[in-house]
Amino acid sequence: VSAFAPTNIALIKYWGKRNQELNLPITNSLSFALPVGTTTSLSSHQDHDVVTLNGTLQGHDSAFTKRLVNFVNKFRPHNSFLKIDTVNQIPTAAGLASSASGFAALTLAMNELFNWKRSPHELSIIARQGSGSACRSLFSGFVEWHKGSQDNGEDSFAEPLNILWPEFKMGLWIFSEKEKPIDSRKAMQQTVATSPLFSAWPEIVASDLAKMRQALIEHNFSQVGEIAEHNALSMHAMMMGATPPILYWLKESVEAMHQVWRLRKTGVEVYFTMDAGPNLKLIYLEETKPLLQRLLPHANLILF
Ligand code: 2P0
Repeated sequence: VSAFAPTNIALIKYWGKRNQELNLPITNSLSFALPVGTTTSLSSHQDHDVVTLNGTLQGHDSAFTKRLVNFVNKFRPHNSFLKIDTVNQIPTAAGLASSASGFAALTLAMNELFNWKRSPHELSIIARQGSGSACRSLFSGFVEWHKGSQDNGEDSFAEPLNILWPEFKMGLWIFSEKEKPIDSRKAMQQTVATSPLFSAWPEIVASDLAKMRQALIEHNFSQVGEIAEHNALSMHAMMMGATPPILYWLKESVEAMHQVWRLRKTGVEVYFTMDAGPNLKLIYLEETKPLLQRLLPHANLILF
């Protein structure tokens, strides 16, 4: 069997867990799905698991294989072995949320192979246990992840928002496809444990989220962009306040932020968000795409 799940980029970020094992978040978050993602193929295998990533066999001791097998072990029948083939359309571990689409596609493929017939809501709860943000990759469009309050995580799931906005786009501005210096799982823990700025985060998210929902309903593009930038920069500020500090930005990232702000001053409606890596995600309307390609001719852009 084979299944596809989209990459999602958060407009309101998930950063901080109340339960590490189940990936239960401290706040809600809200994302937008890209038209690219991960395709995972699953088949039964004789007496051991086999894992490939983009066509390359992964050692059974590799971090990638261990993370996948740990996840699958929670849900598969005993004494079953699998061949798991993961193909990402965008670079793995470049802060481009490939773990989200990866665990979502794997969950969808397990649902097929084991004939679970579970609903997207139930599959979202399962995918979350592979990677928190994977629960949002079960759906396309704008998606909200409800943090839930139960200890077992049964009320921590994502659901699509009823917002149709085909002209809304997000693209990538890539400076580095290297593995990040600190993975987001560890960085989140370090932020919650040591950053004095973390105490303000749940309130920032609650306020940004309420404004973001309203702006999305109204198709108020500049409002969406401003809130997204504010939320991303607030997340990075609290990471910088951790000990030791966490700074994902490169000098190119900062230059690009200034470039986006300069473009806006000249009337080009483009905004950015950033995740656990140095690359920028651009937020724009479809009509602005040709202008961005013309005004940023030397940038490594992937615009949809
Ligand atoms: C997000 N990120 O909302 C935030 C913003 C990165 C920055 O979700 O530990 O891979 O697997 O639950 O989901 C990346 O963290 O972390 C992430 P785990 P995950 O998209």
